[in-house]
Amino acid sequence: MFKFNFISKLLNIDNFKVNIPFYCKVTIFLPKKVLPLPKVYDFITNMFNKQTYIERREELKKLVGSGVIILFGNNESPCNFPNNSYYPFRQDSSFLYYFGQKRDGLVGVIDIDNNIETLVGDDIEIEDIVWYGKVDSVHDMAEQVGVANTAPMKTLKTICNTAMAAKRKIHYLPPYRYDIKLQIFDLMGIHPNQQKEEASMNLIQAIVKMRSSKTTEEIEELERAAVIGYKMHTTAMRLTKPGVTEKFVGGQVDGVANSYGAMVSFPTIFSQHGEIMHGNPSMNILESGRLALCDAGAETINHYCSDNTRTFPVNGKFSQRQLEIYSIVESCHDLTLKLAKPGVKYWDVHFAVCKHMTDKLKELGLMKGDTEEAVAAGAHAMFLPHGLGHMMGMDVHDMENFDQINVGFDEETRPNLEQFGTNCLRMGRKLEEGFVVTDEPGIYFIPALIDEWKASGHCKEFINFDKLETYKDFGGIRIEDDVLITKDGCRFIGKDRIPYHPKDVENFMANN
Ligand SMILES: [Mn+2]
Repeated sequence: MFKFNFISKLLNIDNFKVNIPFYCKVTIFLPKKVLPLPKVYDFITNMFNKQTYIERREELKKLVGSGVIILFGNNESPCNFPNNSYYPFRQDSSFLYYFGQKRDGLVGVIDIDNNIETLVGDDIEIEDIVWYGKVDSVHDMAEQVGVANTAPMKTLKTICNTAMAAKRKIHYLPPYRYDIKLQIFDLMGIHPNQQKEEASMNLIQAIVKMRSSKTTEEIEELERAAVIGYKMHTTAMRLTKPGVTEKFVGGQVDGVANSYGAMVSFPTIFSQHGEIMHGNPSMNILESGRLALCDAGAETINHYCSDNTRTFPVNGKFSQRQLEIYSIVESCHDLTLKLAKPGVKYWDVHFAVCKHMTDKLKELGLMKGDTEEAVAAGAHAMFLPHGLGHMMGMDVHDMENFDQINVGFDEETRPNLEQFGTNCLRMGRKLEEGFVVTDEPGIYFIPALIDEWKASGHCKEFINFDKLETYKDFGGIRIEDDVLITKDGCRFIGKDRIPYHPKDVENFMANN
């Protein structure tokens, strides 16, 4: 093992070691400033008040009307053997929303017609207590969220059989985990292949209606997640330097999320290849002259999310060429904040941004022709092949397990599933007060996509392929913040903006 002394000098030696490729062990040192003492009291929150869960279930019963609702909580998910599960355990968000409890192995049953609510689950036994410690009984957990009845897991079969024999509707949500698919097969005899189409559209629509508009207490949680997100991203900016691996920065970012909240809200993206949409951190070494893209978010202890992206120069200073592209993305990001408000379709905000981006790319000579026609043809998707944003809440892509067409669209606004790029829009519907959406424009130079469109001549009247060819080594830029729709406009979530104006980014990186 040997040390790169220049790295230790750059990073201000401490006692932190990390293994980079097995053939080239390097010792890297963590700057002392990286993790300030946590103000933990800001982040310790319990579940919401009992009344919140009671009121939510009352509203759900009214919206669904009749039948039996079965909300499956999640089970532990084995990683490489049954007792070594993915950590930390993540409860299903809809179960959390109505039943609040974070333990595995629970199911919530709401018999609407007879007004009976039951928390179904087994108490843990002494063998488990020895290993994991004592946890609340199912009875206590039910009481904490205002549920009157409990039942052991084996009675779930009886509950389903009785309802089916009486030809009553059983409302369940489309399952996304295989163990729950087996459970539904066992309980209701519906084959996993049919479970999605047999899932209750009434229940989906009712939950989407309720979870889309965030209440004051939920917004407080989202603000808390934003504070952790700020710490994650500023940590990435502090650690990013030539000679450090992507994985080192990504791992430290994850550690911040784990230290203050429950976990990351999705696997952290940290890469010099910003043009790869979900580029997870690799063992590649950060190089001067490149850009690093960091897309990362936190979940609070109560499972509310943040989702931000920043792109910054590895050496702390933008080149002229980087600045030209970055400034376009920056102005697209800021344009959203001017346009988004109740009554406006996010579809229209997306396309306003696409047109603005096209105008600016024309000024740089990367695009050409009539802007309206170029955007109608989908030419902008060469640079922005995804939507402007998505709903965010307890899930980073909120309720995406219900299918985006049921969450981000409605009867009035339908998705376009044909056009490349536009078919990736996750959110198009009219905005309402209390909605939380992400604002995440980007410009990417994807060599394989450039080659494909160039070879086929796709959109050749709108794209200057000769100039584009010289950008194949550029990478990609995205800037993302989370937007709360207010009564007459919108605002960013998070009191402190993670630096994104070029001067702010450069100053932050120079001084931290
Ligand atoms: Mn996002």
